Amino acid sequence: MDRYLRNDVMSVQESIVNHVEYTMARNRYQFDDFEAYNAAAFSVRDRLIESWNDTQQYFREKSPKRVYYMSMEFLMGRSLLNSLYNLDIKPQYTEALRQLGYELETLVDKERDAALGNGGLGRLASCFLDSMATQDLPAWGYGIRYQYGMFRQTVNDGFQHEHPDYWLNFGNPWEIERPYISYPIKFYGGVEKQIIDGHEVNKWVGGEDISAVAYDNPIPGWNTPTTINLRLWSAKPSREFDLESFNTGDYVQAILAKQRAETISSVLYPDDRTYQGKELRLKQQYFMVSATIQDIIRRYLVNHDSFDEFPNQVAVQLNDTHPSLAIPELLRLLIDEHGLSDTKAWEITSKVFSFTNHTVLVDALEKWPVDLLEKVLPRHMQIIYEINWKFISDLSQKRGEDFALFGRTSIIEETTEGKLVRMAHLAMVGCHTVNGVAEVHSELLKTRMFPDFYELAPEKFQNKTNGVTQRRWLAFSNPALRDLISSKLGGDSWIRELDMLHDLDKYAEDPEFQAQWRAIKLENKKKLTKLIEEKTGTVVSPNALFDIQVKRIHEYKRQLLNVFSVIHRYNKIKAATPEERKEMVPRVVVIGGKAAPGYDMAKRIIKLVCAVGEKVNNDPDVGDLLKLVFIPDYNVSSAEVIVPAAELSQHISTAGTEASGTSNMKFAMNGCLIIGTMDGSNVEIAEEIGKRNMFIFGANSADVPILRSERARFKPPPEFDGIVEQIRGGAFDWADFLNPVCDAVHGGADYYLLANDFEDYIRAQDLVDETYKDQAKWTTMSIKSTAGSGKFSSDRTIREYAKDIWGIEPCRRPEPG
Ligand code: DL6
Repeated sequence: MDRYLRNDVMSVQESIVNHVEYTMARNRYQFDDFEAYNAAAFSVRDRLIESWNDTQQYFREKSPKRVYYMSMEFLMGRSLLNSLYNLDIKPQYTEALRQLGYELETLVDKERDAALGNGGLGRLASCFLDSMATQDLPAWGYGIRYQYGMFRQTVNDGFQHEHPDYWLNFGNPWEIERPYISYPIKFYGGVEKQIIDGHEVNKWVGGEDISAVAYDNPIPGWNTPTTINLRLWSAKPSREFDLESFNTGDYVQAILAKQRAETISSVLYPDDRTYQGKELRLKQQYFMVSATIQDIIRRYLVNHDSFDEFPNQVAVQLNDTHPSLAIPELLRLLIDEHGLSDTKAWEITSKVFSFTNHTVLVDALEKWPVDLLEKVLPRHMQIIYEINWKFISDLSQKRGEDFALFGRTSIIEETTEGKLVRMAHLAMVGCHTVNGVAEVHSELLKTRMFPDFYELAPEKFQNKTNGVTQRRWLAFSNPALRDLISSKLGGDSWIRELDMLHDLDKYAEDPEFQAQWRAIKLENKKKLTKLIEEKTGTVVSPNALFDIQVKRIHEYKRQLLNVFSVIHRYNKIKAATPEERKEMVPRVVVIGGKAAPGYDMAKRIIKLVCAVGEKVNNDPDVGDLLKLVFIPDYNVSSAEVIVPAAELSQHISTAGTEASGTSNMKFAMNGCLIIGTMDGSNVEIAEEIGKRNMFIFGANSADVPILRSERARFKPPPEFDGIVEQIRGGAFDWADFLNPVCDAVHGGADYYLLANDFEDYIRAQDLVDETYKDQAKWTTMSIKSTAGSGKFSSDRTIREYAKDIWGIEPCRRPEPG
């Protein structure tokens, strides 16, 4: 008998109904949409588990070198549709549910986003998992199962409010709890010298112990039998602790302490901007890396009796410096627990880890006070000192007593407020490779951020330009466009080999193809129109040009510049004659994104967007010529509606501030034109799809430092000044509240050079309007955007990591049956 679950409609239906009755204990003849979603999800999970088990069994048999992707963030979004598509069972589920009286499309919306990340860095990690599974790599992701993910944003009267994201409150059908896979995690205590087998060893003793418990999340690949794993750790009190509570007799205090243990994995820090030095965050980082490294070692030791092969079997990628305590943790475990010599342990450790940097801002690099580390992780602090001592000794051998160099490169920074551990230097010393996430960013790593390290070890530096998964971001979220593309490219192989999109170039000017292309965009715009009305109450016309800027709110991303251009447009409309108005292109400007709760300026920028929207949208004189909406609670699911509908998207950071950017790639894939600066991955997008198919403006990164130094003398364009005065004068109300926003860009301030780029930006925006009037030309550019976006598949990025950094190869199990 076939041991696999069957995927015909009847079997699927039976499995859904069984889950309604036996998993959810509901009446099999009467269940609501949410229960139907849950039952369908459980039934899909059954199929994922089969594939997961077989994949893992195959990996165990073949024992290939594996890669572990460690990240404090995974911004996964929803799983139901993604799993149905990847397992190729969507039609059967659609039909099975229809026969039961449910619409799959409706049920899909019942799923809560898994929002365990802030933005680009976390979403990249999720795209990478999809690409690793699709390319059959022996890979796992490791992270934290936060009980509260990214906060839910509401906007009342233009003010952002943060609400807890109770994403687990109604259960999570996608995960598998593994109560028996758990590891002890220690904090605090001290280090003691002990003699074991005649050797003096350091032992970390005392302190508090908690447990890390595993939750597995199967990640299916597309069109492959491979399903990999994302293992997330949840904090629980340790078993020893339970005993203790009986012994001390203080039962209530013991329960409270138990709750304290659980707080370690309770909340995702919602700030992707600054390092805050919070003790809980440090504990979260250590919690994740310790559980992960213990798990990796346990798996390795199943079929090895020495650590000699460890670097040939294990590659660990650190997603930014957040997991870099993994370096001293592996050393600690090898030396203190497994008895290896310091030299041997270092030889192994230095071959295992590689590190990705995701920022261009030197000030944003993570540093921890030595005092705090000494208190929370005393043994690790000792080990970090030892790593640093060895590093500086080697350096002095090579370079002599160059104390300035030692100071610049040391892992320990001496400041007037005390000593700090520079986590990027720890990663730089402990990893065999460091990479940036776009070509320009990787150059900046060498020249601006870590020039000394580059000079010392140029071979460590690589570039790995980011990518996104075309499955979630094009094939599944824009099915009509997928089908049109497949009809021209002779099937759907491009969903695996995105470079094939180049072949669309030959249809770029074909009127019939263009008409189909435009019809799809219009339908997607209608869907977005509905979402905008639901979320904001504003009715917009699907016939206007849809101009979108969705991303975290940051001064460097310059949402403010966008608002200034909206005010400019508004003023222009107000001053126009009826004849001139007829010539104008109607625009819907959509802005969305979350501000970190403590980021005052970002919150004021949201207020300005809403204040300008309030004025413009309610001005009967303007009508459909211009609308400005702020979409609240921008997340992965809303992006899946927004991206396919966009015609123009804004990536307008000050040159030299955005490490890469990835939403630009999603938009371009969906035939959206980009208005942007020569920053981050925009530069490579321009190389691929051609500057003539984009709207590029603004200072380049070489000019920025010069312009910045001349700010005090720079005279902003009169119109820029005029807009500032309009806001200050209360044209959009809230003048007092908005004054600090004006102060930040005026009177010699303007760190992000809005005034410098303003006129060129308006020129580019005018060109957008002119081009849009010629729909044939616009559509050609749109098709060329999609055709040129093949490079920006995360499949390409992952292939490069696998070959150039991890040294791993695909390990595809045979198709079942
Ligand atoms: O690499 C992913 C993503 C880039 O595309 C963005 O340009 C960059 O800002 C973002 N960085 C972060 C926070 N970084 N840290 N640390 O999300 O990474």
